[in-house]
Amino acid sequence: MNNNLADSDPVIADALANEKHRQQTQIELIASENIVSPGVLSALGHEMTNKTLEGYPGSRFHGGGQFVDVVEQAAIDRAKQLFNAKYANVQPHSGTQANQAVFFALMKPGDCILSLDLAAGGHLSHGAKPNLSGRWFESHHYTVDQDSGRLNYDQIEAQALELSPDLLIAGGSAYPQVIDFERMAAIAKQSGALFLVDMAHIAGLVAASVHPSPLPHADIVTCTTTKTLRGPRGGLILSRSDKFAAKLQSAIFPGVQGSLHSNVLAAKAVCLGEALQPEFKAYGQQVVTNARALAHVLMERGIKVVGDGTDTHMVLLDLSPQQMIGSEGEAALAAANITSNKNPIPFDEPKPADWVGLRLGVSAATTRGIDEIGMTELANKIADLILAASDDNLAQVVSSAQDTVAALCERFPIYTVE
Ligand code: DSN
Repeated sequence: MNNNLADSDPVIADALANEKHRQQTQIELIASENIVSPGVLSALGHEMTNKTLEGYPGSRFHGGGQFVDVVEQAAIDRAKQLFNAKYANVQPHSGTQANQAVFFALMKPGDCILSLDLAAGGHLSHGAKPNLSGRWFESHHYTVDQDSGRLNYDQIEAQALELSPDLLIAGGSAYPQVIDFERMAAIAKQSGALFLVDMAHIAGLVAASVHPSPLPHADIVTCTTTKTLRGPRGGLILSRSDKFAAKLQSAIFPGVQGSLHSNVLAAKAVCLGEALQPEFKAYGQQVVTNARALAHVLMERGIKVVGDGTDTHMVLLDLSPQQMIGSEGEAALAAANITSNKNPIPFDEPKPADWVGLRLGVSAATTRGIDEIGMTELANKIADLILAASDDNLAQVVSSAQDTVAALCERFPIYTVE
């Protein structure tokens, strides 16, 4: 028990050290990632992880919960304040479990879901066939206009009126534009559906007031605390009213989860506290500025950006004009220590191996301190890597991009103080 990890488990200690070094020496452009503060990290690694508790603050099934109650209540209060919500549940272990709890609270097996198609940027947990939500519910999907890559609200309305779904879901993991939450709420109301917004990717931008909030329009809002919100891995359920509070409370516990992750609740409280600070607004603004700079350069260099730009932290590339698939784009960037992920674009092939999309996100790079000048430099190197993927001078392009990435990492270091 008293050994340090390097002595007791060198395999894992080495992997942890290598992962930290990897993060320090590459530029992270996976849109669902960020770099959490030392405060969030120390809460995650705290002895509070030893505490088992079920239930909610003041009403637990185990003793000794008085300090976790402080933490959970702070997280609830901060989430309500940050998102102007009347109801907040901070216990979901993930965004998917937050969504499952909403389904458990408000629907029964066989009910109908209408949500964004996976290839158009939706999420697995919104009724995708291989997911529990796709097995237990009758799920239908709306998509985007093929030409514009954007949502067509008239079409969604027509589909919703025809289907009369029980639940309309907006949001997902790869739609880079603002969603008209007000219009979607009107469509839900007209078709007799409840309206859920999964704002997992944009929660930090909403918190920073640089993106419209779904809270005034949706019946329920779910999100992760990871991604733009820059917190630990976990989820939140929020609502502007407490109409569904009792059902949602019991849907999380004992519905879809057992004991809570006490240390993660502490880390959520820390991240929500950070997001309430004025600096977080500046961060959110810089994220959007950086994403726009990235999209602008890539489009100027002749690379196709889905939707012709971005309103968020995310830029989705269509590599088909370069005769590349997403995994080749991912590998081209990885050669210069830039991390990204292959992704479907709207109407893409069903098999991940054939997807032609590459998804980039700037939340983590912005946390490092990179601004639009650094992002423009990086974007040009990304364009070089994609455009030169099959050229004779590839080695030189890769070497130059590696130098740029190394210089940015040195100039904007992370986790330098033990
Ligand atoms: N939904 C996945 C993503 O967006 O990358 C994980 O959060």
